[in-house]
Amino acid sequence: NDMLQWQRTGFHFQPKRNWMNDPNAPVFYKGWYHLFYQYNRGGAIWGNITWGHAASRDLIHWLHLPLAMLPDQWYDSNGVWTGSATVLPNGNLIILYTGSTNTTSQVQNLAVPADPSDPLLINWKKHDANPVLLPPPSVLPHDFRDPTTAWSDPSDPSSFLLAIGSKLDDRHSGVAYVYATEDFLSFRLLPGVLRAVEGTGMWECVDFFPVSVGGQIGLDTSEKAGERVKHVLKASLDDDRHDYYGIGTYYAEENKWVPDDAEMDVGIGLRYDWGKFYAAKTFFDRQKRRRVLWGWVGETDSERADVSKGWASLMSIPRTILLDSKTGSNLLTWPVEEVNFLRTRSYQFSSVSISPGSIVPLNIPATAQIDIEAEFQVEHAAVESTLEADVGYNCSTSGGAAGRGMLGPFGLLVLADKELREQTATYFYVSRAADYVLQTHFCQDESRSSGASDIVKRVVGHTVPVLNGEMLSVRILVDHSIVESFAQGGRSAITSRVYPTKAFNSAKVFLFNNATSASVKARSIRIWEMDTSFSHNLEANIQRL
Ligand code: DQQ
Repeated sequence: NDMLQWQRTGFHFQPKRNWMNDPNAPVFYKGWYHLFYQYNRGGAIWGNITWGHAASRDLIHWLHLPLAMLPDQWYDSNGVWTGSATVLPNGNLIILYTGSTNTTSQVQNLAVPADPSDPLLINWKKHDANPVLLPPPSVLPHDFRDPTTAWSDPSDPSSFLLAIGSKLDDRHSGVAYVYATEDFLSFRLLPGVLRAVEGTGMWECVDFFPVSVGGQIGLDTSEKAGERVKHVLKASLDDDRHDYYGIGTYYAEENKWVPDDAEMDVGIGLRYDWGKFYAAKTFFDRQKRRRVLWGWVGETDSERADVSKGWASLMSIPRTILLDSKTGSNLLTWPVEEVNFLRTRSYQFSSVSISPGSIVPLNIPATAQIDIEAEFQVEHAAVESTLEADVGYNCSTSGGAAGRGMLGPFGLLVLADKELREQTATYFYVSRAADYVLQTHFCQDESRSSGASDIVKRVVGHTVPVLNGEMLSVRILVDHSIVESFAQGGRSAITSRVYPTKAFNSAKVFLFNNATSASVKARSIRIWEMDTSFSHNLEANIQRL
């Protein structure tokens, strides 16, 4: 029916039908961006995992290609699971992936393009020597998966290193092991572990990459650690289904990564995204010298609903990833610049005052595909005089957008019907920490996003750093059933899946301020209607090649 059809997105990546999960082996090769993904061709639920494949010139318009790998060998007959691509110094491309074997053991396998001169990389060859890497004796055969992209061993130019996630059972520690290899056929486990963090459980989809300190560019995965180069370690926690990262120093000779701040270690500190976002993976785009992040955004409706609509899951908008040069303590993730080319008609509002307890409709045509940029300022006097503002505020345990505090919540309501029975709220909430220092929370409230009942609806979010003199800024990408929001230039991100039953054919936008004592000014609001990223033209062009 109409409502289910409406939930498909206009400019996010999704297969034509069926189930998708993790992004796999993203890479730029001979002029094309490639995206592989975990895929069930048999239906809209997880199972019998193959590798779906698509290619693009711009990360936005995709050409859907034949499945790249099927579970057709004993060493992957229970699933061709997650893996990564490595472009070798000579330009050759290899993929290492996890196979779930005929006895559901997790082993690592090598695959290479059958025709390396084909820029579309249609056919793949699994190596005769597979499996090339078995779980070490100390590791349970079910806890050994998702090899990373390999990087050059700084102490041995002929050798590559790569990490694999696992868990140590004694203290339920998540862990990343590192292997050295010269040919991707035989591997040597390095002594020790790259990192282990107690209590975090199985680390899935580990990612490990350098970031430039103060620089505005992305770095090749083999870039060596140094004064201007830090390393990010990311793990997807199987226990709580979130992607956590840490920023730290990589000591290659000791096979060790140490976080800058022990309180912000992997699995306990920072997340790529505070909403629905998992199993993410980055790649270095050598064409534009940037690092790009893809994340899997699952459904939060019921399995039954997924089966009846015939598909499940989206990929996040691809995001560039940089170290925040202003704070030094967090990453910035931001939609790739190509997203801006989808912007069509725009609407602008400036200096809109939102008094305490009010809602202001923004007069734009109802549409389900928009890009919003907004900046807010809280009345200065109110902030100064409110000393005891809600010490200990927390997005997830708060009353969301309907709660009322002294200095929040305020922000935007999207995918709202005109009576506001349905609305997804993206908001800021200023409070004081226990030591009375001002804190800004960035939250998204899904609790009124849909009238349907079989849906997980939460308030999600976290504090976001705001530096002296900065306004509160937000960017929101709305695309039918997904709302992806970024605060303070990407210091914090929140992704929600939403399933409006009323707002879907009259999606409106409002400003709101539910603070009791502070007036808020929306200094500037810009809204663009977003084009649909149809791939028809691309497919036609390819057929002509
Ligand atoms: N998904 C894959 C695994 C990975 C998990 C299986 C993460 O390789 O650990 O579909 O979502």
